[in-house]
Amino acid sequence: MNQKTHGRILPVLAALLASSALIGCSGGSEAPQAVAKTENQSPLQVLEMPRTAAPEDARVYFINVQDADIVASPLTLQFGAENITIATAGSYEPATGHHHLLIDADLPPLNQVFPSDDNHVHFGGGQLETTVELEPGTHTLQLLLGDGHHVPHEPPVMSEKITITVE
Ligand SMILES: [Cu+2]
Repeated sequence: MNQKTHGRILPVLAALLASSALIGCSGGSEAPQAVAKTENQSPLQVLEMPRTAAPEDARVYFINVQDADIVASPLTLQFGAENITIATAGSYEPATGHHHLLIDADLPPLNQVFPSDDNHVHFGGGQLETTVELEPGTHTLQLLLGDGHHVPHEPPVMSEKITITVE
């Protein structure tokens, strides 16, 4: 009796599973892909990171450009730092960090690794200047220091966000 019942139920279950799998595939083919894409994009950036303490009076700034300047492209930018030592990425001495340049971008989350793309540039070699090519028009620039892990300090050491016009 039991075996007979099982014999009937199993094919029904199999049919149900097969149909639900089909529904799952045809109905949701786009949504699961989008989710997978987001998860793959930036696992590091989603991770919350501990922040290194910075001296309260530490500051970074652009040496050779200021807000409302009219400039030509390519543009060389010189990075200044006070009361904090510029080091290479991967060094974890207290009161050290390396520059990051934000181009036409808002501040990223401060408890995460600084992004890396055309608008978020790392200077992990401890560089104190760079040359950027910018389209004619207005652009914003900002410096944000990062620790050995590329995470902004606490408090964050950053310049004013300046707006420049490229001729
Ligand atoms: Cu960095």
